[in-house]
Amino acid sequence: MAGKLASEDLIAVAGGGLLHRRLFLKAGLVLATAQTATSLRAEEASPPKAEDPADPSWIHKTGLPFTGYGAPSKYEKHVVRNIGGNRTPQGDGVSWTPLEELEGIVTPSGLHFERHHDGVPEIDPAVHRLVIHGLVQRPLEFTVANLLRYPMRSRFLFIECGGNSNAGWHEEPIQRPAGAFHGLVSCAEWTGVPLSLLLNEAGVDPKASWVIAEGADAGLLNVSLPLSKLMDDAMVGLYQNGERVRPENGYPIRLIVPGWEGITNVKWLRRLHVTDAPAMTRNETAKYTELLPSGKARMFTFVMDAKSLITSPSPGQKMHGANVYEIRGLAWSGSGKISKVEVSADGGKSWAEAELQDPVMSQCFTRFRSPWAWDGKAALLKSRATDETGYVQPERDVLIKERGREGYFHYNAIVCWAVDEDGTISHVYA
Ligand SMILES: Nc1nc2c(c(=O)[nH]1)N[C@H]1C(S)=C(S)[C@@H](COP(=O)(O)O)O[C@H]1N2
Ligand SMILES: [Mo]
Repeated sequence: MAGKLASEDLIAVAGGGLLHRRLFLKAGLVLATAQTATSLRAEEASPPKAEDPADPSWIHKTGLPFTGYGAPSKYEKHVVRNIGGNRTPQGDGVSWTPLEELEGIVTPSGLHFERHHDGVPEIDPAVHRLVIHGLVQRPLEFTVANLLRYPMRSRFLFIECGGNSNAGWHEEPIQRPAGAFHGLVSCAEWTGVPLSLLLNEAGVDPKASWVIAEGADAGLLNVSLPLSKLMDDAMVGLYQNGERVRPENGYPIRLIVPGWEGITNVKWLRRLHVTDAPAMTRNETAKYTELLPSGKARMFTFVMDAKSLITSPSPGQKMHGANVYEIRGLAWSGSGKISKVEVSADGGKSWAEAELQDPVMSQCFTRFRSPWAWDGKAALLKSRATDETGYVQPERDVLIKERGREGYFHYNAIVCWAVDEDGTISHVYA
């Protein structure tokens, strides 16, 4: 099947060599050489000698035995979360998902980003309780076993920290792999009990309008959430990618609030206090709030706006000469489905529409792909997401004009990767 691309298939639809989005889907069209199909990970100086393809050594002995719980190949040991430098003895900090190492839309559970304010509590599910109280007719206490008996539903959803990509606010562009800059976002299949079922069972008072959700970690992390959103589509998450929620992601139960910033997805959930006003907790006043140029503060900005990111090529990877490449990336929006992703190879002067890979789901990662005939000259790669509400991901200068320089949270500007003639990739503001 391997064959050269016919030159008429390589007609650019945008500047810098961006090709029509359907190019790779045409029957028989493959990359010019098998080698270019390999990843752009920086090559080893002296790659090991290849095994004889007709007689590799591993066909001559029985393989390893069965395992109770599988782990990735030992050759993939470098694919790990990038643990942030601001770890404290109290367990406050983050670890980033290595987005540039992953494909598709699901983040393996062991690579889901982490944001803990007080470390990961070791909760025994047999003695953990969830309490719903306050402005309700019947305060309820659930065991985990009780919750496991309720009707459930599953959804593929991203969770993104409100502080993700905040290095974008820096004066100078930060030089890090894509995931160690934008990887406080991950996507998983979450399965649990619709919260409306439990709230209705408790009988919410008509005067109620807010719920204070509290976790069972050492800081009793809490946030105030509008009752309407919790009744609409929130759930008590019990399973993550088919297995029980991982300890670092909230075992045995976490709140799942689709499309809303990470902090609202309270882990190790232990209490839902139904009230008629927000509690003005530390996490919604001192943090996850930003001062605007007008002097007013932006608060309770729950929805994560549309965003996209090119994961390949990206900083730390290397292009191997002029050829046809697949630009790959992720897009997501807290407001619904991604409707369009455009890519540019000339810093935003011209754009080509990328292929959106099925499935495209609401409040979930969407994988985009775009064929690119790189001519070996310096290029500026960008991606721009549009969601089904019509919202378009802004350029960095537009975002800064709107929010000023005091921002720290909710950075969703277009990201620009500069490709050098020698194939190195760096982060630039352009
Ligand atoms: N109880 C509790 N819930 C929490 C946190 C926490 O520290 N404690 N961190 C919040 C923040 S700021 C984010 S971004 C998400 C991170 O979820 P993850 O660690 O599963 O990725 O959890 C939220 N829920
Ligand atoms: Mo967060």
